[in-house]
Amino acid sequence: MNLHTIKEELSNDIVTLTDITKRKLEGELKSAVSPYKDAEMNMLQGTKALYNCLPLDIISSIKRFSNDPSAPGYLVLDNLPIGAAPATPINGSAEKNRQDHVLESIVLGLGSMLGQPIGYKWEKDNQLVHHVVPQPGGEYTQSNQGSKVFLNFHNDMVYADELVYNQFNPDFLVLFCIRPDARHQAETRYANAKEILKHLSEEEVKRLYEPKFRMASPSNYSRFLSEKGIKWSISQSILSGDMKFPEIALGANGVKAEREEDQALINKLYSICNQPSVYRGVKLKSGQALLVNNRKGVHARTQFEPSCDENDRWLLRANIRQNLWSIRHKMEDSFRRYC
Ligand SMILES: O=C(O)CCC(=O)C(=O)O
Ligand SMILES: [Fe+2]
Repeated sequence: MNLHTIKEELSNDIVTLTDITKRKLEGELKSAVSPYKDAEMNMLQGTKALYNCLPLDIISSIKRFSNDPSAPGYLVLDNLPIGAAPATPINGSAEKNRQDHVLESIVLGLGSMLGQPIGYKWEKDNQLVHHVVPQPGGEYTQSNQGSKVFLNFHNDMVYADELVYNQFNPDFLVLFCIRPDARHQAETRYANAKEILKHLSEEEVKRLYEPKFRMASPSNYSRFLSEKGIKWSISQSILSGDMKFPEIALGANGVKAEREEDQALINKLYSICNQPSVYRGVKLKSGQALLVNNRKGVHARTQFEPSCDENDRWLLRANIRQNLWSIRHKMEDSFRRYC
């Protein structure tokens, strides 16, 4: 391997493991401990196996993805092992007595190559690995339980009593596809803020940098935990940070403009995200992991028909932070759990 080949690999947003690497990884992870008994050990086993088995060019792609402000906001890893993947857990929680925990160790291992996997009280009950499965009753919600509606472009945000939902939220998401939907309709999309800006005037960009917007509280909070439904955030901007590397914030459950004239601007923002020349879409297949930067861009998912059976769509998800020090005031009983 020389630097030249590393560089070429980096220009791709999809990286494919060879079958030899896949088998080696699967072999190392067959005996991974249950994450439901010892999540830390399962994560370490996944991390160690990934560093052992992946070639340097792929490790380099993952590292650059997580650390370089100018790297793309998403990366697909293809041909990962899924072990003896069981039936889709249609109630959204995994069968905990499985023999084989390859799936979770891959998700947590990839997460720990990007930063630190963590859990949030308001999101799937503090768990480190989430099972994203369409849920009866959630079909039409703007959440990962939905299916029959377009899940609008958004960042994953986390409820906070301070009413700012994008400060201690994840920097990255790992979305590992175990099973696509039967009709292969679901497409996950990513629109980079830098790309979005190219379609706005200077004056519009300036308005998006002003703290004149409010984000809806995340769906899981509004639906299950709050008696009053949506709680709006305090006034904040949609764009922040250096224009060369802008950060974007859009709540999945809605964004409200404080100035009437800005409502049209929000609509324009969504319509820019929805342009095929702006977003990149991937219909995740079994064994593909999508790594998402949750600050550089916004993601979405198209609508699809759930089958509500053991072959339904199933993603494993992990939330990753690079800096835990800045959220230490939110720490619960361990440095991987926050409220
Ligand atoms: O289902 C997908 O492809 C994406 C879901 C999503 O936005 C999420 O889990 O944060
Ligand atoms: Fe999301």
